[in-house]
Amino acid sequence: GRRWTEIGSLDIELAGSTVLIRGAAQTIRPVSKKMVFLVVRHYVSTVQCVLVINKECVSPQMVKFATGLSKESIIDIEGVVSIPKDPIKGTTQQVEVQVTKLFCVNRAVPNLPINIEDAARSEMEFEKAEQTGEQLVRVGQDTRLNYRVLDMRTPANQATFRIQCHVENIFRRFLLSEGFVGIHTPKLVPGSSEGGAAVFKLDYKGQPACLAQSPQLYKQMAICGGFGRVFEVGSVFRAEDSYTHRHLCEFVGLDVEMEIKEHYFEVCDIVDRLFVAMFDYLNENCKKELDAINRQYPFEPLKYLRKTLRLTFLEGVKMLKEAGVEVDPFGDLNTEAEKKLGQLVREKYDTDFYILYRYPLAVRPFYTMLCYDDPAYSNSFDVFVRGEEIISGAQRIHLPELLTKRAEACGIDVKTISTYIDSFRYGAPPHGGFGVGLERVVMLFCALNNIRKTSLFPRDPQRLVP
Ligand code: ATP
Ligand code: AMO
Repeated sequence: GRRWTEIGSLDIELAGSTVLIRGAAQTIRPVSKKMVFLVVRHYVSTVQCVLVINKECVSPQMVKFATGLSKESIIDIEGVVSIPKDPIKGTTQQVEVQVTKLFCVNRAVPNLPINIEDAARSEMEFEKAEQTGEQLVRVGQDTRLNYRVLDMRTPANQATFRIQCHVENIFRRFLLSEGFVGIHTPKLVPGSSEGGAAVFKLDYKGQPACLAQSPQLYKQMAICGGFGRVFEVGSVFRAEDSYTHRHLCEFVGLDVEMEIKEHYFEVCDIVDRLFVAMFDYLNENCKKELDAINRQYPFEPLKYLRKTLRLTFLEGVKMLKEAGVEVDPFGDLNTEAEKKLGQLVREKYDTDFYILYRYPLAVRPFYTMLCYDDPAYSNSFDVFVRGEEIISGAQRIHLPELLTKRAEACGIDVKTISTYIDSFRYGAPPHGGFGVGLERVVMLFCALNNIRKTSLFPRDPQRLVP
């Protein structure tokens, strides 16, 4: 067959040779009846292709045909790679293709609901346009999500989901290298695991059931089952009532559960090493992707320390108090206080990534272990990136009597979780773990302002399609 070349690998070494490429016609710019420029895109790479009438292979009809192509149509081009006189602006590849053959594989409709160039513009371009009086089209979040397949084609979105894939991959790789076993727990479950009413109810062949709010009870049962250290990457369902920039109704949970020997800081140590390794990897190996996101949504690189900063909840409360923010030392931090603390920590410790531990017991789920020295507090932690939560974790109660007592105190009908509680009657080691929201990690690492940007097909209280 013929030799295909990927647009991304078109470089000066190929100058003079004939190549066959396939991509989307991103822009079609006729300069005369004799000549038309096409920018052809594949994945994140773009190349300029030139059609000029000549006796050998390019007829006037061909130029007319190219001029009449609709944007985003998939085309095949055969042509000769050449080095342009002046460097090309606006394409990723620095060579051109002098077209000899052109074939349209599949036409796109002439009036696309989203123009890819419009969708890829940065705020800076809009600001400039305002000054020059140029009219630019702004593509709203809803339009983007309604026509997600078009929106996905922007360089920033291509980069975002590649980064998401790396985050998931590092999570698995790191934990496998630390002796963790990957598991899969059921998503069709009899009841809530985190307390609260935020579950999607359904009918399971006549039995009331719901979609899993987290793998919590099952990952702990796997520890009771003797696995020692487990992780899971899976869908998590939350029937969130409110519409915020950081809550989805379905997200990807990265969950960890492990035996501990002496202290739940053993769990924090895993968080520490896992995330430092992950951030290092992204900074070293995803430069192109981070640049692509930066061009549309400029952000400051994440600041993090080699050894993650750990502060107690009360230290956080004190820092807030000193800054004039009153918070309840036995309550939870609201979103605003969390953001503020993020700023204060950044100023004082020069890091955007830190662990806040020893939360008040009252604001943690029933399965959380109480502090041995003060039962008003718990052996628990949250992890923050730029002042927003990406992880919750804790030591768990492995004593069935205490677990029953705590479940009752939290208003849970213990009959509904009896098999879970019984798991701790058959010999269960002390253990702890944590849960990470994949979309939140990507959102906050890149300082994106909305979790919908990091979910391929986001599910929120108002959106079930596409
Ligand atoms: P999770 O719900 O998984 O624990 P989270 O980031 O929502 O993650 P929470 O501990 O539930 O963390 O909430 C922290 C704070 O965020 C709450 O005190 C509340 O102010 C705010 N918050 C939580 N959920 C919502 C929501 N659905 N809408 C608006 N604000 C919320
Ligand atoms: P939690 O409820 O805090 O803890 O969830 C863990 C992490 O999941 C992410 N997250 C969300 N992401 C998007 N949309 C949502 N609606 C949403 N809710 C939560 C956050 C959060 O930090 N079982 C415990 C974890 C554990 O202790 O192991 C749990 O579910 O990043």
